[in-house]
Formats: sequence, structure tokens, C-alpha cells
Amino acid sequence: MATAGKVIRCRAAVAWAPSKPLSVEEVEVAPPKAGEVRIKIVATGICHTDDHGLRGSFPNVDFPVIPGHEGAGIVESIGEGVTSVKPGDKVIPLAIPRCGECSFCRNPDSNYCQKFHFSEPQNLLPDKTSRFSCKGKQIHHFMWISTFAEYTVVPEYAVAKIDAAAPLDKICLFGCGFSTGYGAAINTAKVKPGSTCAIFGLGGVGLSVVMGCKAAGASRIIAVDINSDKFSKAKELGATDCINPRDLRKPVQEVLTEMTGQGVDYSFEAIGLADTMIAALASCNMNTGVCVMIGELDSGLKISIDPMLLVTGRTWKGTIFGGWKSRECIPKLVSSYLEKKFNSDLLITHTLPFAEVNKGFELLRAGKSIRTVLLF
Ligand code: PAD
Ligand code: ZN
Repeated sequence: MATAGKVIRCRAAVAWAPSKPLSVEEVEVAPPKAGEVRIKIVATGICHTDDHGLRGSFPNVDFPVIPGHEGAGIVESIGEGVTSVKPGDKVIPLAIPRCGECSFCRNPDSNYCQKFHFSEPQNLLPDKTSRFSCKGKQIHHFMWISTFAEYTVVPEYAVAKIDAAAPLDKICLFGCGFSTGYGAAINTAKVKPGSTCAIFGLGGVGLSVVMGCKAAGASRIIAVDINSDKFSKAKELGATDCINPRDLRKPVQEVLTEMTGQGVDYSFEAIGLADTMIAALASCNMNTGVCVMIGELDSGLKISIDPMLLVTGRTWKGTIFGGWKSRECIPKLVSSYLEKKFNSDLLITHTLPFAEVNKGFELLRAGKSIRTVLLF
């Protein structure tokens, strides 16, 4: 491409300081160094984790920063030594990389990579420099992939090449929300046919859990949210019952236990609040119940539980990116989408031009959107 090896000037949404609206700026994006890939981002979703980052309540975020981690695009150029992708390839940048060399990557039972954000800050690329600048200032990367930029530079091991037929404005959700929720049910909980499930939080992630539970053959899928406007979509995607805790006279865990006799087989927390994490754990069967934590508490916050909840036999698990081994599994998940094995398009309630990124966040905070996709 004509731009290869050159600095590209393009639009990006910069967060100059915590808890301020994003500022759409012209930024400079340096060419990829050895082992890096420069991607033209075509579409990006807005995930609640971006909001945690914007508030400065996500670990290891340095300002100014270009957020965004749910994007899809086309390779513009590659650095020296890159072999797995070439210019023109359709790709999904991966918030959870897959270096393939660390002991976690080599473990067949794990999808965590020791180069991930929670182990090694990803606010600069692996050589500890940034490829972004604006008004003479260095801008930080977010989880290495910063998809709120028309062009972004990422390490090769944080890129998944996908089918050339994939519609980027739809499968951008596979960069985080859909894969996380769907995989939490399929891979992390391993939901069994005929089982009962409860999902706390019906945003893009929780509704993807609903889809995963349905695909796994659960017979009862109970959706829980304080915003009853989410219930029609939850039912469309497979929920059999919907509960608003604000309409109840008892704690939701008591109601779920009464509804199912002993508590559900699988519960999922897709909100990120201490109280709902404890309620989700208490809602699953005390003998063999499995509770999966997906939501992220603001950094620094802790929760405390009665250990008897676990002593009796419940299993409490967490999931990152739905347990998918990112580079290998995401292209396969995209192929399943193309084969119409599920319809993740139903999660997209709004599509906006990139310049309206702040409106996308307002819709998320007001509970009016499931997923907003921004188009460059
Ligand atoms: P979202 O804001 O779209 O959805 C959250 C939902 O929770 C909304 O429908 C709210 O109405 C609902 N809610 C809020 N408070 C309560 C409450 N007290 N009781 C019941 N429902 C409530 O967020 P999202 O779906 O984009 O993300 C959900 C969480 O998952 C968030 O914490 C995000 O950071 C986390 C996440 N984790 C991973 C991972 O890999 N573990 C990946 C992506 C997102
Ligand atoms: Zn996310």
C-alpha cells in the first residue's frame, strides 16, 4: 500500500484525562516495527470495559490514551518478520494476545497469556514505546489494540486473521463482547443440555451468555436485570424467564432458589458489582452449582463472602474473553457466524459514525443500547 513505511495522519478518539468526554482528534500513527501489524480499523463496538478504562478504574491505564478493544479491520502494512498476515487481510485485533510461548499459552486448558494486560501493562507496545502521537504528545495504547483509531498498530500475536467474507461491521463484536459471553457459557461453565442457568446483567456480554446457554441446550434460562427494557431482547435470544430484582420483596438469590428448587446449575455475573457477584454465587445450587464471574469490579474494590457458600460444594470461576484461545478460536467462531450457527447481529442496536463516539457511551450508560457499532 502507498502508505506503507510512512506515518499516517488519521482520526482517533483520545481520552486526555479520566472521566472526561473523548475528543476526536487528528493523530499520527507511526509505521509498524518488527513483529507488528498496522491495521485500518473499519468498525468498532463500545464495551463496558472501555467505560471502566475511561473512568480510570481499570488497572494499568495511562492517560492520554486511545481506548477501544472490540474492532475489526484490514491489514494496511506489516513490520519485519511478520508472517501470519499480509496487507489486505481482514483481521480482528485481540485484547487478549496469544504469544504461544509462555507456560499459560502452552497449557491446553487455559486461554490466558502472560502478556495480557493484567500481568504486563499494555499501555505501550512490547518495546515500551507508543506508535501514537497527537499535538506533539505521546498517546498511550489501550490493551495494545486501541480500536478507537482509524489506524492502529498491534503486535502480530494480538491479531487473528479471519475469513475474507466476514462483514466487519458485524463481527467486530467478536473482539470482545460476543465472544466473552458466548464462551463463558460454552467454554468456562460448560453448560450441559437440560440444565438451569441464571444470567445477571443483560448488556452485550450477558445477552451473549444467554445465547451460549441456549446453544448448549439449557432448558431454563433466567435473565436478571434492573432495567426491564432489556427483557424483550433477552427473550428473543433464548431467555425463558426474566426477573427485575427491584420488583421483588426478597433477595433475588432466594427467589431463584425457590424457582428452581435447589438453585440454578450455572449462574453468571455480567455486571461488575460486588452485591450481584455475591448474589450470583448464592443463586447456584449449593452442591454442584457453578458460578462464573465475567463483570469487572472497579480496580481496588474488593468483595467479601461467607465461605460456607463454597464449603458446601459450589464452584466459583472467572473467565477472560470467554475462555477462547484467541488467535486459533476467533477465526473459527467467525466461520460459525458465516454458517449462521448463531445470530450475533441481534446484539447491535445502534450503528453510528465514528465522530459520534460520545453519543455511543451515553446510550450505554443510559441503558438504551446493547451494542453500538461505530463506523469509520
Ligand atoms: P452493559 O453496561 O452493556 O450491561 C450491564 C447490564 O447490567 C445492564 O443491562 C444494566 O442494566 C445491568 N445492571 C446494572 N446494575 C445491575 C444490578 N444491580 N442488578 C442487575 N442488573 C444490573 O455492560 P457489558 O455487557 O458491556 O459488560 C458487562 C460487564 O462485563 C462489565 O463489567 C465489563 O467490564 C465486563 C466484561 N468482562 C470481560 C471479560 O473478559 N471478563 C469482557 C468484556 C466485558
Ligand atoms: Zn470488552
